[in-house]
Amino acid sequence: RRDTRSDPAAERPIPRFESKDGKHALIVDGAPFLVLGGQAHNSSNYPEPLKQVWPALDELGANTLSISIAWEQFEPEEGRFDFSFVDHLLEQARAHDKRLILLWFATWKNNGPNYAPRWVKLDNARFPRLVREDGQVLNSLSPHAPATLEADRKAFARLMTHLREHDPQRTVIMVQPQNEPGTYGGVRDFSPLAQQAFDGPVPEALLAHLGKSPGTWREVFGADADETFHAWHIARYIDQVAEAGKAEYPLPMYVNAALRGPFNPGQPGQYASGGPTDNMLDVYKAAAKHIDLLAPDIYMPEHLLYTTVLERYARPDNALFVAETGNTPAYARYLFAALGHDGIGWVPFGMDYTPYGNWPLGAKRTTPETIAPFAQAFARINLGMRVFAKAASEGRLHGVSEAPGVPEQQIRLNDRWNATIAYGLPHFWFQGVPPGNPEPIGGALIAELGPDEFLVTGMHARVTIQPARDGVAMIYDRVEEGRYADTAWEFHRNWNGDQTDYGLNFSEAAQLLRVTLATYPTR
Ligand code: N0T
Repeated sequence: RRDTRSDPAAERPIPRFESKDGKHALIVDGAPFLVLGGQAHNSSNYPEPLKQVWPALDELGANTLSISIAWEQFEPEEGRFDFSFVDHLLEQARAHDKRLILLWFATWKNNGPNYAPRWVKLDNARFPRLVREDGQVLNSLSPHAPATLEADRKAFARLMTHLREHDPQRTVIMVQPQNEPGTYGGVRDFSPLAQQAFDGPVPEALLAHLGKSPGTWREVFGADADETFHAWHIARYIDQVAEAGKAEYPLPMYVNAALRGPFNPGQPGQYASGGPTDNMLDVYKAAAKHIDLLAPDIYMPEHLLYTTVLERYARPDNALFVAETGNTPAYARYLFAALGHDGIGWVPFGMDYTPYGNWPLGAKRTTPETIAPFAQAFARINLGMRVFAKAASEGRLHGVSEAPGVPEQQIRLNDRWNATIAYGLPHFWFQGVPPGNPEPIGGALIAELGPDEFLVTGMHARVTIQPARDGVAMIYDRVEEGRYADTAWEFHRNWNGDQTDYGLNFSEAAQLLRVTLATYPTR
């Protein structure tokens, strides 16, 4: 038995997810935390490739690594568990001063059971695949098979027990059961077992959550019945896996979504049917009470698409966490918009130096040049991560990312102040319409610290602040540059003169400003 008196680490609180009055926080070491993460490539989950992960994470300035734990490596034979990689990973993460998000690649790793052990994925009788209406069998496991649920649940619970016993440092801060669940190439399971459930009544819990009247799936949901049915059963399945895991060790857990197009979604099956796509969020909320949040994986570099996804997943009943995003330069600026939606974290994908690239989704190869714009974005948030996190948890965080052809954006900060974010301007002087940056790489993030006090940072952007009322003009009281050591402000200098005469100008350099505003009457 561990002696907690001689090991202070053993007394660290378990990371938890907190939600109240429509505001959300991931609590790590007792306070709100922002995941400034990097996700490793899918097959980097072994000691050898792991060596090529840490240098990339360090270059990125990430505080968290998201990385897969494959069911096939964890339970290679039924009932025989192999903890060696998990243990190695925990020890390595601590040595590299990173937290971990573990991705449980099991029944669903994007549609298929390819990461399930061979005793699962090769036994279609015991662990049946989904059968399409035309009789074709897909490489996607049916969520209706009790044996599959039982096996996955057992293994996942064992993983969580192991973490409870071997991670008093709370190196692992969140867990993602499954990965982008759902089915490609079919809308739902049409096997006799599934069909029987489909012909039965819609569960009361779902009806109540949606405010709908009883009936069969077809009666209640019409043309959306098949997808809704599949989503419900996948969500219930994952919820039972999560429930068993949390009973062992209650870490925050989330499910990530392979998105459908926000405006031209296409048909379920063309996108992952049964996953937590934007149209199925309410179904997941009703079905998966042990899942803390539903997280988008955003591989859409266009500003309108990206920010629309942020808006759809940032809800009073759902914290925004961008579990994956592309790692080409266009994506780096979206850190600001994501956190500006009071996001709890943001994780570019493929951030390791193993020789692979998921181009055209992301970079052809991850190099220091790939990482640079992301590192620059992270660097300024790292100067005050805990303070930004607290602001997000109280709905006091505002952020924008540059849109092509839109050289200026407005932010309403509170009832006293508005901000203008302009792009492509020199740092000294300028009259007229801002040109925008040659590529849209700018962004800004502003936390409200008090009615007249703001924490401001940005990248390739000029921030100016105006009073919201007439008859007064803004004057800076103080524009202190510095950084927070945890939550204690460390003053470096006061900006004045050229540094403030033309707004607060941010380049690629990581700078954090604590700005106190005042007014004088204009007549
Ligand atoms: C992601 C990643 C990894 C034309 C892709 C994104 C990760 C998984 N899937 O590198 O496989 O494990 O979660 C799917 C996005 C498809 C969009 C196709 C648009």
